Amino acid sequence: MSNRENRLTGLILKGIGGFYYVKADTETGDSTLPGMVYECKARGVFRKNSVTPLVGDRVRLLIEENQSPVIEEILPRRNSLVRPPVANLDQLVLVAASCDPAPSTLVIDKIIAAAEDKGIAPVLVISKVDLEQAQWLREIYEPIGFPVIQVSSSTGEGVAEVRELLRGKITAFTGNSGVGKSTLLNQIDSRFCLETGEISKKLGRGRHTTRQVELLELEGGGYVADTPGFSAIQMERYDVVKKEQLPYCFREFEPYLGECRFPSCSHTCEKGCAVLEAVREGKISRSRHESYCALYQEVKDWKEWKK
Ligand SMILES: Nc1nc2c(ncn2[C@@H]2O[C@H](COP(=O)(O)OP(=O)(O)OP(=O)(O)O)[C@@H](O)[C@H]2O)c(=O)[nH]1
Ligand SMILES: [Mg+2]
Ligand SMILES: [Zn+2]
Repeated sequence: MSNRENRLTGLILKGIGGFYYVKADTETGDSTLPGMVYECKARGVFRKNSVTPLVGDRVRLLIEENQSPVIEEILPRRNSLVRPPVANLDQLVLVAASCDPAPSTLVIDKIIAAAEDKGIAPVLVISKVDLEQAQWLREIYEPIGFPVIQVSSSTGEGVAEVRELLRGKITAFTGNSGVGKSTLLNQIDSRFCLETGEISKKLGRGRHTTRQVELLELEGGGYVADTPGFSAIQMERYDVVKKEQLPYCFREFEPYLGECRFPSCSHTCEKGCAVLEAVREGKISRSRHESYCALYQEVKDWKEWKK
């Protein structure tokens, strides 16, 4: 290899205005400065094939003398999400405030379903428990088998537990604007210095203080992505789970699937539906089933609209 040209692999930490910031792998033998972050352009071919490099993508770089380093190739993805736009996640931490902004089980279930569909482990963090406990949320999600952590960035409760959970993994934080994602991340690692915002008193929700998706390196190893929060309206553009897949994205439905009277059962209203029976018996929580029905209608309508 000439000294004018160098190839190495790395991880996209962020993308802003057509530039990508790629952290070179430390193991890359020929890399001149392993661990360095390179400001890169992407090859035009990605745009033509409408493939957009994502934060979390592992990429191959070409570095030539007197030129911007170029992303030549996106290495195969393990998974990717539309919102937040990240690739290769080990887990998705969904932050819901106990209040202010008020939690929505539909929003929570929609995000969990999208994560399950992609094979990404969901974790529920209930924030602002200094204001309200929201024990009812824990009672819905813990029995299903999701890790639930109650956190307060004011008292420090639960912060160490979240820090431990992130160690050595690639994690993205998501949740409504103003739930306290950036505040919590600043507590997890004081070097982050992420911008946080007051909740708009008038609107009762955040004002999208965080504008970029960015992977941050954790002191104890691993990376975590802070992401801009969403409002209820933007939720419509979340990752869509196909109708056929939807029942499998509600993991507590699994024992009952295949037990319904009709093989084509949608588990929303049919006679002899084993899922509905489990809801009546209290084995499946009502709010989870309500979310399922709402999402089912959404994907069903979406398909009809497309025809
Ligand atoms: N009482 C209380 N307030 C908190 C807590 N965590 C965050 N806040 C406040 O909530 C507001 C929003 O916090 P951010 O961390 O900016 O929220 P965010 O989720 O990053 O919001 P976006 O970047 O817009 O998505 C700030 O005024 C914080 O001080 C908490 O645990 N308790
Ligand atoms: Mg933020
Ligand atoms: Zn059924």
